[in-house]
Amino acid sequence: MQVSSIYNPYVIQTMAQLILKQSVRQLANGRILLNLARCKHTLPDLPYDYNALEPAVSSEIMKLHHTKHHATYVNNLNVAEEKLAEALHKKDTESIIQLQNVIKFNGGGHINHSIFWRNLSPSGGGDPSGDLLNAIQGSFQNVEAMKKAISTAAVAVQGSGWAWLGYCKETGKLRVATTANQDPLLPTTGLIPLLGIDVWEHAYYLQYKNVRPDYVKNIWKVVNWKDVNERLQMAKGS
Ligand code: MN3
Repeated sequence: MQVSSIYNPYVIQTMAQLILKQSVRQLANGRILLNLARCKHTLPDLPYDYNALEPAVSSEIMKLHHTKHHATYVNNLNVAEEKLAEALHKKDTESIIQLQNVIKFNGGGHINHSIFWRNLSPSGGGDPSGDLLNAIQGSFQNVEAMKKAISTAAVAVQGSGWAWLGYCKETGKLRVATTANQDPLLPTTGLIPLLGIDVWEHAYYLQYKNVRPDYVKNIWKVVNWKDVNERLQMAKGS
């Protein structure tokens, strides 16, 4: 093709049709899905040092939790998504169904921990203010009542799971919820996560042994209310 011919409207139209046809064909044979699966999830950096949350959470816990536990969820999610792309490509419905729990667990683990790290801060603690405070007062009367409700829920989680402060879009209210294992809040309850407390033993056992209530009591000292408020603003605007 001569260079000047690319300015010919007929040539441009023909090229556009070819590109469109190619895209449709790629979509049809699953190549686009495979390409999407090649965009890997990555382990996000912590926004602070491993020892920054001491004494509330020890450096040893933070390092293991981030580099081993969260990293494993990310790796397993990437593997599962690649398998899912293959299964979708082959229309292998049994494999697609088998992969759903793996993706729920590891995808949930990745989502939950990505929220959790930012929910905490070495300069956290204290009490929320501004719009978040208004929202808490409108849903729980006061901050202490909200903290007590989440703490009670967190301590009561049987086995492994999470306690949450979530935003209900229908009512505009904040609500306390718990999820089992790594179930992510939004896909399993419809609530938008604002604050999550990880109550898996890996989150506290090295420091607090079996005394989960002490861990939950101390985690409030490093809660990043600024991040929680930003999540509330995004939830309201979504
Ligand atoms: Mn964890």
